[in-house]
Amino acid sequence: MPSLPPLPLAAAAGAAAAAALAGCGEPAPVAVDAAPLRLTLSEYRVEPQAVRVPAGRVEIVVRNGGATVHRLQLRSGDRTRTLATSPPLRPGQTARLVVELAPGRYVDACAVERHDTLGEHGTIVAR
Ligand SMILES: [Cu+2]
Repeated sequence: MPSLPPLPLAAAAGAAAAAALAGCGEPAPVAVDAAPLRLTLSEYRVEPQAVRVPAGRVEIVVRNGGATVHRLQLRSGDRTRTLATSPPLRPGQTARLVVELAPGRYVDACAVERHDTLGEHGTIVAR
């Protein structure tokens, strides 16, 4: 993010500052360097909603933290290609996906009907 001022050194403070700077547009991605990338699905959100990971082999552990069935689907940024789909997850269940991500932007959304349009989606930026 060359246009943003340098973030504070502390990771937590950096994430908070990035969120504050995001304003009303897309949230600034939270940098996730530790593997695996942990995502939580619920009604109707993906948390964290915007993440940035190192490109290459990415291990995703997705957990259903909600009260209904959810199913993570990872797609290309233009949503034309599906890279991986988890099994349907009942509340409390977890799945592990391993994907090879070239540098770029990806969309992670719930594959259960209508959940995506209700807001259950996020972005993953690989770089
Ligand atoms: Cu869902």
